[in-house]
Amino acid sequence: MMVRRIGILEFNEPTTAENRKILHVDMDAFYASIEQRDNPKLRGKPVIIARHPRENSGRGVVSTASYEARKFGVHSAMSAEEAYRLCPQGVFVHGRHDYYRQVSEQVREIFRRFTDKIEPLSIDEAFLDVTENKYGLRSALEVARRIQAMIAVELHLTCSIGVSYNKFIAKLASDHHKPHGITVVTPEHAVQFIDQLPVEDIYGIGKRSSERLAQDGITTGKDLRSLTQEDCLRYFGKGGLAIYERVRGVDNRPVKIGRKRQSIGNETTLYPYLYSEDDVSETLRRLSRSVADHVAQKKVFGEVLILKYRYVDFTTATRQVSLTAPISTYEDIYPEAQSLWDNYGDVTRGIRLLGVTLGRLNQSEYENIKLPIERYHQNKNAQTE
Ligand code: TTP
Ligand code: MG
Repeated sequence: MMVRRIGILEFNEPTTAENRKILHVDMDAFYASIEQRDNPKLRGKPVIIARHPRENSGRGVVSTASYEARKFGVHSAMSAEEAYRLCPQGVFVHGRHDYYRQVSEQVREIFRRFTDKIEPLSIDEAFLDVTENKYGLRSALEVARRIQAMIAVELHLTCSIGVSYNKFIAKLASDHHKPHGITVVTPEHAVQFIDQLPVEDIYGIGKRSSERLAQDGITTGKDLRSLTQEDCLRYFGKGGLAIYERVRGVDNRPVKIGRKRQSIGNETTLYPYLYSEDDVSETLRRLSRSVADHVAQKKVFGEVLILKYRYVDFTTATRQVSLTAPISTYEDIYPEAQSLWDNYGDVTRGIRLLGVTLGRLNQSEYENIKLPIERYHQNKNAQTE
């Protein structure tokens, strides 16, 4: 095995185990497809899961949109207002999150017919290790076909599946032919597959990093592969080594069974009850600050932000948003909490409890992306001077 030295550190050149069979299953337009399934009038129509912009003073946010609506440019996390501008004929439907959770459990039950090695990533996606499976099938593609068929026939929903030898590539592959696609990427084709991807598709590379990379002419997986380990460390910090491996098709992370959904949160009961938006915002700021402090102590990042609220009449709700990049700071937590509130809360009913939780925590391998690229330029200059 080749060993490289960088400063005082030593690294092995990455090697990969290529004998695993990993699936990544992702449901197509999950919430919107469920609504279309249950209500035939919505089929073929541009369905937008959000409060109508005329409700709630137009502060709604789109959870997801049917593929018909996506043709107009409507997508997750966009304001309902903007979705309405792009697609005035869109049918706005309130989300039914508890129900979607039940459907998610039905999907998982189908997975369990094949394997217990299931790592759920979100309400609508999971990794499955089907190297050994309960049907004794040799072909992972065959497992994928059967899962897709069972979900279609039994649940009347479609999904897309990536089939590969590791999690990183399986996840990218599931996105490759959506909706209702199966994409197989074998070890021989992995590098070719990665080469054509835009850098922002590569896990752990956020929007800001990709903009900096673009300035240096690095826009594809192939460009990224031209970086040395040293370059990767300078660009991405410690997480750069994982990126160095990934672009070479190496990802030896196991499928983590029944991964614990760790979270850090804080909630507070309120008396007198809150009836003003200002008071709610102030409380959300306080809670967000305490969550951020706690998160900083633990040195973790979270990928889901959950807001909990209880009305005076004891009706309790939790609403959550999946974030496109892991967050940890007050500056990132508070706006998400506030926007969930704006989207779903109703202050006129009186609030007796508020809670803010950051979920799906990880000691992100990519957390050191903070290392600024300016530093890279400085280093470069220093070397050439
Ligand atoms: P996704 O898998 O990201 O989206 P999707 O299933 O709607 O569409 P695709 O076919 O592209 O996979 O998310 C799954 C569900 O999670 C989605 O149906 C709604 C919810 N969601 C939110 O509520 N807010 C968000 O910002 C995102 C991205 C998803
Ligand atoms: Mg999906």
